[in-house]
Amino acid sequence: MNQEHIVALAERVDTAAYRAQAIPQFADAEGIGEEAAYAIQAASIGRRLQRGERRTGVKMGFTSRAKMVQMGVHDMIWGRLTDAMAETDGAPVSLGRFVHPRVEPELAFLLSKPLPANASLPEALEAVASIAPALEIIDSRFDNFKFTLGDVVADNASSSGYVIGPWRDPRQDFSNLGLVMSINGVARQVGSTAGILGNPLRSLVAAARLSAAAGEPLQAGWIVMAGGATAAEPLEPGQHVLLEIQGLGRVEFNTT
Ligand code: OOG
Ligand code: MG
Repeated sequence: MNQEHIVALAERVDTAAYRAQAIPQFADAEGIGEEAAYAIQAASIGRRLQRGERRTGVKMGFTSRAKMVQMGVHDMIWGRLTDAMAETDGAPVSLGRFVHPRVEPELAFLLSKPLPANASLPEALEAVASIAPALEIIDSRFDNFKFTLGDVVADNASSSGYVIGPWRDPRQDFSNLGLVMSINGVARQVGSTAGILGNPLRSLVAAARLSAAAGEPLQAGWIVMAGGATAAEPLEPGQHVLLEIQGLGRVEFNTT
């Protein structure tokens, strides 16, 4: 796929996100494989950086069986986070900037050191300054929230918003902590951090490998979102969304 074509599709997906207007899927029709899809993602994030957004880290996708089953995609993917996607714990989140947002329970890592491609589990843990309960707001730019692997990769893995709870000491066993995501006081998703690749630290190791392979090794100060531990829930105005993770505390927001 030539560069012009990549740039044109990056503009299409970025404009859809910017205007919060869904577009038809294009990866199958345009014959887009994984490599071209990541090139489109990189170019679309390039447009956001040109508008003044700052890179804040990486998000992992389809790191749990629950997410793979819900979306019908069975390959791990990753996307790029920017500061414009950050929402504040406990604050209102206006849904006006989204097309058809959903929320899912995650665990976030904050890095104190860069991580090379081949980082082992203990090396990855060494580079973690803190961990936190986190909620990801995903929002596909494709009609009806339906996509192929190529589409969702090009669309920055549906990245749209993230809310990080209080940072905690990572020197505790966080491989299998129970979690509950409630909406308006009703438990809607129940799971465990073990739903994420058996241990969320494996997601960080994968992020290090994939990000370095793309020429953007994980940096000190970056956040890595480990991926949804359960299926996602639809968002609408007037909701209070709360995630509680055993031993890690809570993170929440109100939709308007
Ligand atoms: C794609 C993004 C997947 C996760 O945590 O698995 C993801 C989507 O489901 O729209 O963020
Ligand atoms: Mg996610």
